[in-house]
Amino acid sequence: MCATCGCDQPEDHVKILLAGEKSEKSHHHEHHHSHDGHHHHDHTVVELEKDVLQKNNLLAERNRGFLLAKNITAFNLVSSPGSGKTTLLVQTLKKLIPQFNVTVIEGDQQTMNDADKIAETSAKVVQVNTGKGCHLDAHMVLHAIEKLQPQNDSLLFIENVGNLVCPSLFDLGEKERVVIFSVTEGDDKPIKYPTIFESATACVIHKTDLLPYVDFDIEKAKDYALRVNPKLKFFEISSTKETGFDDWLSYLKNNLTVPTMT
Ligand SMILES: Nc1nc2c(ncn2[C@@H]2O[C@H](COP(=O)(O)OP(=O)(O)OP(=O)(O)O)[C@@H](O)[C@H]2O)c(=O)[nH]1
Ligand SMILES: [Mg+2]
Repeated sequence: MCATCGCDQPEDHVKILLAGEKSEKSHHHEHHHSHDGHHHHDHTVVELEKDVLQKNNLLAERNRGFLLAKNITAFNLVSSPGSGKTTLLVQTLKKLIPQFNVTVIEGDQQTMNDADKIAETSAKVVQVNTGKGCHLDAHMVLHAIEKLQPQNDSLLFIENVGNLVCPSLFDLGEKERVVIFSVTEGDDKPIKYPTIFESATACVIHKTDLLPYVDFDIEKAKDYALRVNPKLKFFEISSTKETGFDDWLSYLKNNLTVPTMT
């Protein structure tokens, strides 16, 4: 159960499937009860929240260590639903795959839709269906990585569940966290949802092809985002028109220590 955001997710409803795999059995997470084997219902919400996040942080460090040992660079893509994470990822993979070994973890409450789109690029992909859960956590990612079996010296993209709030609290063990927000969402998102912008290392302002049709001031959006995170790097991208990719690809490559395949 997630006491942090109140989504109250029974963990055995989480499914982790490779693209094309049939979704019959649920993935059963172990329940980490307290040392006396009982749930403590008398915990205050704050204590539970601390507990959940501490447990998550430990597992995230375990993921980070594993990834570091195998020289795998992980990017966690976070955004509200529909900002274009999958579309951006598909375009990015098309440009990276000839040179780099890339795997993908897709997070959604339901469906294999995004994993199926990623699989078309030939990248190996695992879909995590979180059921009622509104974010990925380090435990889900640990099991997804076990299933993916990413190779040494590779890249891992994690597309989080569309949600601008809860994913910000859950470290997955990634190297970089990229927040994506599209110009249709309003330029004041960074000050309304500061935590996700604060915790990100980079920000994609997406769907820039729609700028002529919406009331969105890019400079204002950047200014708001810098107020909550002065170190944030920005990329202005249209995935449908394929503009802005040079800087974005340089950023991805500059974060890699992986040798290219060619
Ligand atoms: N105009 C425009 N539309 C885009 C762009 N990128 C994505 N879209 C559209 O935005 C919609 C949502 O895109 P997705 O890639 O599914 O968004 P997402 O963030 O992965 O969505 P969830 O996984 O459901 O959170 C689709 O209709 C895309 O075609 C873009 O650069 N410009
Ligand atoms: Mg998606």
